[in-house]
Amino acid sequence: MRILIQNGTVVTDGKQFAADVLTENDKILKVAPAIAEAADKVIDATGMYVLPGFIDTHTHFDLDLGTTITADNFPTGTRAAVKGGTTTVLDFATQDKGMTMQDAYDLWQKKAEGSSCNYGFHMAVSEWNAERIAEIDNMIRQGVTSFKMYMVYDAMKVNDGEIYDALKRTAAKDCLIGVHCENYDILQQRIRELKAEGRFAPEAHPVSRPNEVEAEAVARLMRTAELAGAPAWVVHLSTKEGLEEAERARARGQEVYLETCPQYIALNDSRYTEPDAAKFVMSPPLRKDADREAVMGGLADGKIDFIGTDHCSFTMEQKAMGKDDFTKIPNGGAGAENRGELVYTYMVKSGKATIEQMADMLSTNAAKIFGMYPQKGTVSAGSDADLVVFDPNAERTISWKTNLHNCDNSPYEGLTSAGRARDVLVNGVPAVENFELVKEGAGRFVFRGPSMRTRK
Ligand code: DUC
Ligand code: ZN
Ligand code: ZN
Repeated sequence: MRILIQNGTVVTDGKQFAADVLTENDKILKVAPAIAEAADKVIDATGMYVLPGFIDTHTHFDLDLGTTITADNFPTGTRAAVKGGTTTVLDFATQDKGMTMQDAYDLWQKKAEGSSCNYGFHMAVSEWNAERIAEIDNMIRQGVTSFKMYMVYDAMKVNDGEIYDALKRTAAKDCLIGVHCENYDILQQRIRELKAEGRFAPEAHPVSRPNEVEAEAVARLMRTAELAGAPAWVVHLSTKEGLEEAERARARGQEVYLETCPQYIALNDSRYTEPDAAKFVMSPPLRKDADREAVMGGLADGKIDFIGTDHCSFTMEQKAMGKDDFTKIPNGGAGAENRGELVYTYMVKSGKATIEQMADMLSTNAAKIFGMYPQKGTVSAGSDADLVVFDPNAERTISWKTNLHNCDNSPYEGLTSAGRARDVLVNGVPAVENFELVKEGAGRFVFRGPSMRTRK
């Protein structure tokens, strides 16, 4: 099957140019002006950008928290993702205590069957011991070249010595360990203080984990990675102070990768006063406008490398588990469908970044850093035919009612976006046409190689 995308502006690898794109089966065959070859289907991209398929570096589909399970599984979460232009998600396969990484890998492969976009896994490890250490190479051999460790959450938290050891052991393998950076002990103490003051409502959630709780943890991770001689990767960076700590480490010569999320761009902590505030309970919490500005500035200056959603959706009924105690509200929100349109609206339409930068932060940088480039992350002959035809003038009001995720709320409810994916190809198969999902289940597992370590 050949598809010809005509008359668009191709944006890839830091450049934009007028060109047609011809795909054959699951690959891009040619990128050139005025391609005259026959095709089974022609897409007119006049006035559109043609971008590399977006890569969401951070999702939690079908995640069992113990108390409840995420509203979205892979079929529903990836359906929403692909409608928003995401052609690959990197989900966190989670090795719970007592499981092997192989158990978690096998389980996640099963969960991911029927995905509508491509999927790879980071391996989140909840314990660090000789058995887990012995599994690292086995994961790499199966295309999992990145890991995650949590400094918080009782079920998953590891200690600083374990993070140090994990960093040290993986440093020479060109794989990365992402760390959820918050100071556990201070967080627990502040929760005790807030409860002693009778503060049990969602408004206490951001107060329990203020900027310093993140910044201290980022600084600690930086020094830990320095000592381990390893690259550092901070997941879902949300604060000005956290960014400053990472920049300090870079100034010392350290190799640091930073991820942020659309919620730290589009939303602020005033949301915790709203009646449905529980839907904004996620960690890190929504921050102040000064943090949003710092995060957007960090993206525009190239200090923040890529954007993942941290999609971790729960229904309002699930959120109500914490109606009398904010610490019992399942953390997270739905974002997989909305990342591209929000980044375009807040970064490009606002004039903070160029469309070329948007392609980097939504796709190319992640492809390089997570071992998928040039198979993915570029509009080039020979690469996978994961493509987005992006309409820069498509306005809409975001609502959970029209989002395809399996969830009765959205943190972005009522926001207006100013540009979004019109057509999406996944492995050369049209999955979205004229803003509508037309094909489900076209996703495949992405076997990833070593990180290109772009900041080495
Ligand atoms: N934060 C969330 O809000 N949800 C999932 C995990 C996380 O770190
Ligand atoms: Zn996290
Ligand atoms: Zn997460």
